[in-house]
Order: sequence, then C-alpha cells, then structure tokens
Amino acid sequence: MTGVALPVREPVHVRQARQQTGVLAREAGLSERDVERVAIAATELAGNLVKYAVDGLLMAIGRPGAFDLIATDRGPGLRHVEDSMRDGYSTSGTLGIGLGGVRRMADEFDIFSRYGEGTVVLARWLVGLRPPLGVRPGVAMFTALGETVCGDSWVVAERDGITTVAVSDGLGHGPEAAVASAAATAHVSADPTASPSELIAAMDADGTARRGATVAVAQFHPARSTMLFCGVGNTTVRLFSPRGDHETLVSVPGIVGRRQRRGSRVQPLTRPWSDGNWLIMHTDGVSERWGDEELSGAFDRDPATVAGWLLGRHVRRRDDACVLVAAGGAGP
Ligand SMILES: [Mn+2]
Repeated sequence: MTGVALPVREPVHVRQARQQTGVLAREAGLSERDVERVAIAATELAGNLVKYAVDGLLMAIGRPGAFDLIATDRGPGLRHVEDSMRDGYSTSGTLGIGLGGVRRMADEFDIFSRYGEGTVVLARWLVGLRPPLGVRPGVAMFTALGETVCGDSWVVAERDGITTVAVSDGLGHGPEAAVASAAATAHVSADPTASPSELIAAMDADGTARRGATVAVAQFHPARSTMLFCGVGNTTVRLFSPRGDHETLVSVPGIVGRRQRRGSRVQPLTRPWSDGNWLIMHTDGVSERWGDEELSGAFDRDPATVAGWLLGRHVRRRDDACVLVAAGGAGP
C-alpha cells in the first residue's frame, strides 16, 4: 500500500507537498480532475501547517478504494472548529481556499482538534472499485528523518467477507527494511482469508524478508462478530470495547523472516468484534505512552483521523512509524 509523509515547516515544503501528493494520487488511479483537487487541497493544508502549526506533517495514503490526505500537528489547536470551516477564515491576504474549500473538494472530510494540543484534518477521495471491507480502516505513517523510504509497511485486504490488516516494521531503516516489511505484508495481500497463524508461518519462511521484521496481523470476520489477532515482535496493539476501555493484545517475541519458530505455530487470540469496537495497532516508531484520555471524543471521528492524531502527537521521528486503526462497521 502506498503512502508518503512530509514534514511541513517552510514554504518550499508546500510546493513539495503539492507535487508529491499529485504524483501519488495519479498512481492511485484518481481521475485527472481529482488529482488536481488533491493537489489544491494539499497546497491549502500544507500552507496552513506552515502558517500556524507546530510539528506539522502532511501524509498521503493510498489503499484500495480510497486516497487520504491527512494533515496533523502538535498545536496550537483550534478554539472553534466550525469557525475555521467558514469561507474567508484565516485566509485573508492569501489565495487559499480555506478548510471549507478543502471540504468541498474532497469526497469525505473530517477534522479533530483540541485547543492547546493539535489538529488533524482528513480529506478523502474514493477511487475505483471499493472492496466491501468488513471494517473501516485508517492509516498514518512517517518516514524516519534522513530516509527516503519508510521501512514500515501496512496492508488492508479483503476476500469473501473476511478483512485482514497488518503492520510490519523491517529491522533498521531505509530500502532493506522496506523490502523486509513489504515481504511480510505481501502475504496478507496474496491471501487475506488464510488464518493469521498460517500468514505468520508463511512470513517466517519467506527468504525475501532476510533482514527480518516485526508483524501484527488482525483478521475480521463480521459475519461471526469475531476478530483474530497474531503478532510477532514489538508492535503496540490495543482493542477498544464499545465502552471505550481497552485490552492490550500481546505479540510473541521475535521477528519473522528468519525461520525462528521452525514449525511451531503462533496461536491467534480470538475476541468479539462488533460495530462499536476499535483496534489500534502501531509500530515502535510511535511511543506507546498514550492514554485512553487522548482518544476521548476521537471515536466519533474517522479511523484515519484517529491514526493521524496518534501519530502526529507521538511519533519519535528518528524511526519509521505506522499506525493502523480499524473500526467496526463497513468500509471504505
Ligand atoms: Mn521501528
């Protein structure tokens, strides 16, 4: 699955954001008209980050059926979100279209802000055939400073009513780490209906993941109101109940890609899964030191908004990072 994350601090970053998101949008199969809309929206969102934000990041995430732009920052946050959506707000003296303009250009739009803490803006374009996902997914990612490719990979795949998602962290950084993590997630794309245990066994036996990778796999069976989880290595995975409390789902130690388990299967955890459940998985490029209070009010938002919020606030920046959020209910 494709994606880019751009730190945005200076005007030159706005031009880069426009160019790079346009290229990705075209690769994702958007129409030329929507490619232009993505570029205009990226310009507006990146421009806002330069003007107002602390530690602004603009992400473009492509997956089957959807292309997301996510702007995230660590402050200052909006006092009144609805005011910021009004045309003309904070755009005086610029050619900006404002957040209201971004909302009109996108197929779906979401915003979450806490004054004094930060803001996330999501603009989504729907593209091509949309797989009938049994969950609502959202992804945010970050490439370690100094690297040009992200060593973490993620996947969302569906077949026969079963949706399987995964995040993987290739050991180290850069292209070799990316090859290792992509080798792991490719097994999910190839057969989303294989059991998580089988998928992990296949990843472990796969020689292309030479460097090794951590991986967390979650598989959703909405027809059975059940989800399965298997993980190897250090990934933070929290399953939230409809009441908002969470259980940490624990992975087994180690890495995949080096035949460490030699035939012994990793046994999956099985949990109830319904429309009110949320699953959050992230690699160690995001600090695990976030509390449930960080997400108060966020479970009304789009899962991509939640992913952007967590990554924006807790990314370590010296490491690649990937946050994958899955909410109960049908996608995109
Ligand atoms: Mn890492």
